[in-house]
Amino acid sequence: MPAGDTAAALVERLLQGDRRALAQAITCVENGETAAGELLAALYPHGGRAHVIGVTGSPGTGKSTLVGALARAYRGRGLTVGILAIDPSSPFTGGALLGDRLRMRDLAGDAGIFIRSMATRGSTGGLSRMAADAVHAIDAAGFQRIIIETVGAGQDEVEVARLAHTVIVVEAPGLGDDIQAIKAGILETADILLVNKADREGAEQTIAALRMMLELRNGTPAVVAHHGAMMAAPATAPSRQEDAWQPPLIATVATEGRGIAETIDAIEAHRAHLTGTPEGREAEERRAEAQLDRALDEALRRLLAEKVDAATYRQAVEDIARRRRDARATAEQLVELLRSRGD
Ligand SMILES: Nc1nc2c(ncn2[C@@H]2O[C@H](COP(=O)(O)OP(=O)(O)O)[C@@H](O)[C@H]2O)c(=O)[nH]1
Ligand SMILES: [Mg+2]
Repeated sequence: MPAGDTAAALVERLLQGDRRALAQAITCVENGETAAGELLAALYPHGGRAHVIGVTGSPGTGKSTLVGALARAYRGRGLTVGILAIDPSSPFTGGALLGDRLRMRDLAGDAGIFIRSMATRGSTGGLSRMAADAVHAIDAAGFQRIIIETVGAGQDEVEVARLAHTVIVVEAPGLGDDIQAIKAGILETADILLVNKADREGAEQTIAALRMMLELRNGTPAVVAHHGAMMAAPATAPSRQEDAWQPPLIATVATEGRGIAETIDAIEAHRAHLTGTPEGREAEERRAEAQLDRALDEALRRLLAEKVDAATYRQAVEDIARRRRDARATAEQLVELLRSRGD
């Protein structure tokens, strides 16, 4: 935190829309400063208004380009946008090719756009908590849409899905692992599926493969938009379950802005779908529960570190490694120790 600033003063400035205060608050969280807890607690009640969009998929599918195009389109509709890029090669922060960086440059000068990147630093769990905290801060600062970009590396997709209201999974032709990625269950987390680089050879096959998967999953014809025109199925496909959301499949060319308006429409339709429905409320509760579980894990670990010395902990690990005792029994014993040293 900046010297001479109190958490309360920083919160005050952030809530008034001071972008520097927002950047400083996120840095404070990233660095694990002691003031972070107080800061986040003060910000939390001011959030809950932003719609959070996760954009995930393999490297090179065009996620950063899409995020830039979506942000521009949202600005065109008069909405403010926060971008959280969890990707070291992001053109938002000086990575990637010069041409891509130039394409992103106009975004940086817009007061209605806040851009922040975070590095992966190894641990997935720590990153997703930091990303969640950053989202809360950007939300409290009043940005209306928050777009998170993550590189699809397995566990990350699941973690992003927990943060985002709307999850967009991006595929592209010619990467070879399309179907693998889908088999790995990514499709299950998708609220919207994009086939980007629809200008490339093989796009039709990728679209056809995804469409088949969607139809198998839904038991109904997929909703497909291709270059702005609906290819198949009516706009609202008859749903098996009356209220269930049917993930649309949209072909895009992010570099040319094609399919971007359709994607925004789909995001907003999903947002409307979640508002005031049991599905939306359940999703909100799942997110709250995931946050609570994670916070509890951390609090218990802190308590453990406080009450049980390192040697006892190492001994417990060794007991398990040498099969003297299983992990569950060992954990029970440590909890027993905590109880006896409770106060
Ligand atoms: N032909 C074509 N190239 C694209 C498209 N979208 C992005 N690209 C290019 O693909 C490369 C990777 O894009 P990037 O957005 O960095 O992908 P990311 O790794 O998924 O974030 C860049 O050179 C982009 O200019 C598209 O729709 N068509
Ligand atoms: Mg990227």
